[in-house]
Amino acid sequence: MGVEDDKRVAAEAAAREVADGMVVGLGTGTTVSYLIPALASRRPEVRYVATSPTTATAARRAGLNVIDFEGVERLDLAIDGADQVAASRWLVKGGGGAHTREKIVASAAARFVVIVSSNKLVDRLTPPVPLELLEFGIDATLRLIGALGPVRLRDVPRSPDGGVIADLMAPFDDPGVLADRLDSLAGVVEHGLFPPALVSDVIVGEDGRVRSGPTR
Ligand code: A5P
Repeated sequence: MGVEDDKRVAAEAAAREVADGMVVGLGTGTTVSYLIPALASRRPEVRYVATSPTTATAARRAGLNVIDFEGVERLDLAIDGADQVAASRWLVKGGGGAHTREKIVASAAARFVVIVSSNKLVDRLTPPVPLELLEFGIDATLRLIGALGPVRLRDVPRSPDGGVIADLMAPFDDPGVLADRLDSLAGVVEHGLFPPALVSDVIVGEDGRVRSGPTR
């Protein structure tokens, strides 16, 4: 049993929480790629909102009913992976650059369930913290962020919303303090720090079995 099995069992456990009639947010990443077939094999009468074009395409190919987010005020459930899950339940997300849409979808959901392999569990979060930046005035924005520490622009395509993807490399002690600072910077569209208040449940795959993650 390895990391891929751990991702798969966590995803399959989350798929069992999806029931007919729900509107469900689908995250982005390799762990979510195990969720999609698990949902397709159950075929409940569910509508899905995708956090990225990649997820939307994969979900539609698997036969899932993917709808536009516009016109949907509330989701019953959102399921997504994470890059790091701290014991405090703070998350780092955005390894795939999809954290802006992922945070909007998670925030719209009555329950946000995080699915991870156990190697994502950490005592404390560490950099990089993914960022999405508005292109307008980006050099001025980078100067402001630079006061927090080094920033690296990622050599990846723009986000689906035209944002520039970067990483803040500065070490930090308190994710809440850093999140507040980043929230206050004009030009930062979104960052990859997700607070514990957003997280309803963490499902961890370990040694090919499911166990609960850190609890509140
Ligand atoms: C996408 O931008 C990310 O937030 C992913 O959810 C996160 O990087 C986890 O991805 P994996 O499941 O591929 O590890």
